[in-house]
Amino acid sequence: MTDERPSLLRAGVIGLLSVGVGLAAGGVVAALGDPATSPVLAVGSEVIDRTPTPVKDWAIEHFGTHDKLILLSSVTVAVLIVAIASGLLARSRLLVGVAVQVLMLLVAGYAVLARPFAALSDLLPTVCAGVVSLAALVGLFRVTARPAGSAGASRRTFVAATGGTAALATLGVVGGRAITSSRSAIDVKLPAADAPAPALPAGLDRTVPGVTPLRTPNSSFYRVDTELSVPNLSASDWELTIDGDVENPYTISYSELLRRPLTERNITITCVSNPVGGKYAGGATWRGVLLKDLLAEARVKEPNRPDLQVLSTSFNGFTISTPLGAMTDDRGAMLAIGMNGAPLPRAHGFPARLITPGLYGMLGCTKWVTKLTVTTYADRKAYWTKRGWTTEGEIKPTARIDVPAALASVKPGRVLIGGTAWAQRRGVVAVQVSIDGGPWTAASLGPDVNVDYWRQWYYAWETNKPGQHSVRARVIYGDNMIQTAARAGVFPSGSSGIEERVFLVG
Ligand SMILES: Nc1nc2c(c(=O)[nH]1)N[C@H]1C(S)=C(S)[C@@H](COP(=O)(O)O)O[C@H]1N2
Ligand SMILES: [Mo]
Repeated sequence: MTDERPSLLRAGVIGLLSVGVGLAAGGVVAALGDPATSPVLAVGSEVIDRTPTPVKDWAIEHFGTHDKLILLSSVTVAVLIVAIASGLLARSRLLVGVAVQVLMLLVAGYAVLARPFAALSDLLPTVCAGVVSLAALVGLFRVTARPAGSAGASRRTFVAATGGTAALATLGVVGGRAITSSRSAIDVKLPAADAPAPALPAGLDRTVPGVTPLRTPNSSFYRVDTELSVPNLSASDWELTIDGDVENPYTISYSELLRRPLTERNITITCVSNPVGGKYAGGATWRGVLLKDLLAEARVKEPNRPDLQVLSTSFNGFTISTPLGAMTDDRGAMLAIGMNGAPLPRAHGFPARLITPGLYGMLGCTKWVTKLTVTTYADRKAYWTKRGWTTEGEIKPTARIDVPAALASVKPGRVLIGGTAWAQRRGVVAVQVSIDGGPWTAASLGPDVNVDYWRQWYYAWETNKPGQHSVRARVIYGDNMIQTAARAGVFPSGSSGIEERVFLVG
């Protein structure tokens, strides 16, 4: 029995492993049902929801698409620190260690239930995690305790017990991952488009090394959303309901959707959180059903009211506001089911998402969308609206420099400067560069796909001046409008300003 205490080191290891194996068990149970109910993910989501916008922005800006990984790692590390503490406390009084772990479970349970549409059964992974971790805590303390009067549990007993627990935890983590990935294969076939998009021409990326490819492959398309685990929806269970201020509310299934006329468009989407020069933009060929047709069938009651929005709801209650006009005018906003010729990848909204040309993703690109509600801005507020972001988010035109890389060293002679530029709804008509503060000079443009697609550019600069140089780039768009030099941060309506890149010749 525990009449002699294990060393501090051993107690800490026991605390750590007991919670580790518990979390692994909870992860497996969650993977078998809904991965988002795993206690760690639920706590992470709660943290996201409660993080003030400036902090979130800072995280997105500094960690980029790694923000989720960093958040989850931080939550895990915090949990494991408390886990070690529970072991250390249990060393003096087992009950205190148990109490610390129970407290953690209560926090996790709260986070699980705080998720939108949570059911009591969602607690199952957390309860399993709790049972396993408490059993491991008590069990490991017993098995490895020093019998009275002896010099202590043999090193071998301790190593065997903790090693076995660690192995189980590892097995659980690996198994949980395998279950999740085996359950996430997509098994639908994407029908051909009735109105296919023109094939993309060869881009400048073939001739100017380092320039953003004209088409962003699905695997490298930026991903921004509030989900910590990629939602795993099934096409056969998916439905979209159109309701609100309409004469004819209705619901459409995935198979019904596939029988509609499918349109394809080349569209560049952009995130409002994209800093000047940032990577949160991507160009793809989207295939889907035009929203104006779907909404026409629902018959909006007062289509000319200027204060109408379409509040789109994602499978778990996340919402986005889009001005009704952006979905019913001729820009070709769509309910997309295909991306670059393949069914939408899960990370990008499978089975279906919205794509609205010209508006930032948070205002027209709802992924995993299940409901469109015609309503007013006064009546309903979307997720980001409640957090202070704009509801009128036209994408700000910008030119981006891809090469030379920042502080790259290039050989004198012909230096290729290049990048991409976008000005959705208005079209890129020119890109100009200014070297070392000199006059604005026209760059050469890549193929003109359409007004909503980005345009690659390059400028061949002949130089024999070694040393540090800088280049700025700006886009000229629409009716010869010049990209603004006024600096703005991403909150609340998107960044602006001119990118400047410093590089070295020599
Ligand atoms: N359901 C859901 N849809 C969402 C979001 C989200 O958090 N949840 N984020 C939006 C934002 S901010 C952007 S920029 C785009 C990004 O789409 P992508 O991840 O396919 O690039 O999705 C939008 N759709
Ligand atoms: Mo975004």
